[in-house]
Amino acid sequence: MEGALTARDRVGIQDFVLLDTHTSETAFLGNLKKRFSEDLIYTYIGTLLVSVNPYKELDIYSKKQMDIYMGVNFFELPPHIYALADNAYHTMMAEANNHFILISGESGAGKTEASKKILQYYAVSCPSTTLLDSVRDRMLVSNPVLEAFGNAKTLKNDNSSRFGKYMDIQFDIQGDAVGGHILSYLLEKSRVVHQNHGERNFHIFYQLVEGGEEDLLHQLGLESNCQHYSYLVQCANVTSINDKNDWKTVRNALSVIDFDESDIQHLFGIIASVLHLGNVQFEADSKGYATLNKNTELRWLLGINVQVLQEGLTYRKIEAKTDEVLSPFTVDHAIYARNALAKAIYGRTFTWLVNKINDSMENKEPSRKTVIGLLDIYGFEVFYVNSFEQFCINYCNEKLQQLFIQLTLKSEQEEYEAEGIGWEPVQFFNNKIICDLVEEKHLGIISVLDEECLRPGEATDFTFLEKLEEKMGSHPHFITHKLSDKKIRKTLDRGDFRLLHYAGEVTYGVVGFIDKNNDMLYRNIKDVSLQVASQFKSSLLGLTDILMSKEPWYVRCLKSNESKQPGRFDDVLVRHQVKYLGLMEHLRVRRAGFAYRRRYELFLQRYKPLCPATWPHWRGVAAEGVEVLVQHLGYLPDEYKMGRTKIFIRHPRTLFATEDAFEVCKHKLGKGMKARRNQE
Ligand code: AD9
Ligand code: MG
Repeated sequence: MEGALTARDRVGIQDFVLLDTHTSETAFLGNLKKRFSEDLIYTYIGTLLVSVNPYKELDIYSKKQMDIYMGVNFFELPPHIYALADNAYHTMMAEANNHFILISGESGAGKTEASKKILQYYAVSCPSTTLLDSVRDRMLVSNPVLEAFGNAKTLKNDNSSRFGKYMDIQFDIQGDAVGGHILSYLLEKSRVVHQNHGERNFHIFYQLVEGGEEDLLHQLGLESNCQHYSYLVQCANVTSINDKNDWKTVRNALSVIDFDESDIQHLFGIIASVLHLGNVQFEADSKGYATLNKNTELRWLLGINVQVLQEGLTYRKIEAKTDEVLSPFTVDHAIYARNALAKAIYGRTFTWLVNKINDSMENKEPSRKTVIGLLDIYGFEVFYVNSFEQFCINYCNEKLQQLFIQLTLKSEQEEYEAEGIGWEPVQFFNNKIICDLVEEKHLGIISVLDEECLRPGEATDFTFLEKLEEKMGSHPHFITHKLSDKKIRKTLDRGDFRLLHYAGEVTYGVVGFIDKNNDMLYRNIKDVSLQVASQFKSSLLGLTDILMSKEPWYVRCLKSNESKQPGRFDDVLVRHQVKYLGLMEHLRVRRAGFAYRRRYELFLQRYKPLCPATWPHWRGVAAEGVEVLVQHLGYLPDEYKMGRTKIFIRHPRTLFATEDAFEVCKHKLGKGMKARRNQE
């Protein structure tokens, strides 16, 4: 544990607002690095928590640690994810309103781990009755299940979330965690049929094949060898992943969330079907049309009529005026139809799974409830090749950054207003311009993509690119090969467009955009045609509304290095994240107006030993006690303001000096008390 005076040099400052040097990026990074080298991965900027991924297990998440943080004033103990969770919880209880914790950061920065720690904290630390234990168990085990079906190894992260997740944890009036509800966002279904080099399919496939019991595999017609399945051949073994053990965890978890044996059989029957479907091969007949390869066995595709499936995979049904005509597929079309079916089956299974989990966590009591929402989405990502999936993921991150900007500015302004204190706002880089570029009605990239998707047969990925060039040509955050100067042109292919995102440049290859946005299944397999990006856009708008109605808390996760090495702090990489996450601006806002604010009661409670008039008790109104106290400490009139419920302190150094005096005083008081005890 950090002692404020002696250990400060070694462990850095635990709240950046108190950083005594000017607010330079270098000082900021120096402090982060110093703390990181001591395994202190958490640091505050006021109530915002910065977390740096240590890539090693730290002994700071035990039940004992949870107990230490329970109900303790936020700034009394070293920064911790539990302190933030606890503070959100107690504020919710005291104010009886809804909160959410926004966890952000790029892929591999530690968002999912942070969200699990928070959930564990609530499940373990909140008041308990045996009746509710089952709800908590279900909330906890929903994690490994959803991770098995929705996470995968990517080049950035061995356990990368490939869907967005928002989870409400519901508390009753006593503060018991009584229920939960999950909203999931845009699962990366394309991964089912294709993975980039060095990446894997969703964990569940390997877990089933590697860990599934002999009987089960036999029933499903599966072999215990990933190499046998064309959807899994890419990269089966990853040292950090133990598929066999994870299989056991998932199996147990499914029974906790009310899956009976028949549900489980169905679920894995479907997962096995996807694998079998992937192995369906086609040959061209004498006319060049697709026929099923002789070795293909359709009988394992459980629950599907073999005849209908065979037809669906090799013919397209075209509706004429009164008739339906079957038009044969080429081999390429047949492969496309097969993959589309596999993606659709998997996507719907995932939705079904989320619904089942929600049913099992539902609290049916009509009593008043408040919630803490946890948002853990896929982080910003840039690969060598970026496609439609990265476009959606990075757009989602832009939206969340926008939300962060709006809320931090808004809440700061509102707080000054509510407390009757005037202030001058600080300028931020506002990424609204990039959000608009992507989502603006009729003008944005998504609208152009939708328009092109409405011209089947005429539009291609390249006409889409041309339209973009026409519409966005002069936009400062949009570049293509054609639009760029000679130097930049060298770095772009003709089929690329580049967006200058808030978090950095990303070059997207347009190939596949139209197809993936259509997400189309051929008619005779199923009548579905969605507009994917537009749907995603409206679900993100819905999410923004959900969040805007709640009180925000922030965890900003930083990736310490690209090679997932324990304890390595890459200065350049961390500096880049600090920049684009707007941490410096956030800090400046906190410091520009009043760097510190604290409720009168809390301020007085902590610092009352520093003044004879307030020690050991102040019997009057807390605000008056604080006024007496700060007068005694010699605060100058310009150094602080008395708000309606809080004291606002302009410069950190003022609080710093008070904090130092407090440490000395505590030491003396401690000695005095010890001496008195000895005398007694
Ligand atoms: V992605 O956007 O879903 O690709 P996340 O969610 O930000 O990403 P994740 O939480 O999955 O990253 O963390 C990546 C890995 O870093 C984990 O699998 C752990 O091995 C490691 N990690 C992250 N946070 C911690 C931590 N607090 N302590 C120890 C951690 N290891
Ligand atoms: Mg994640």
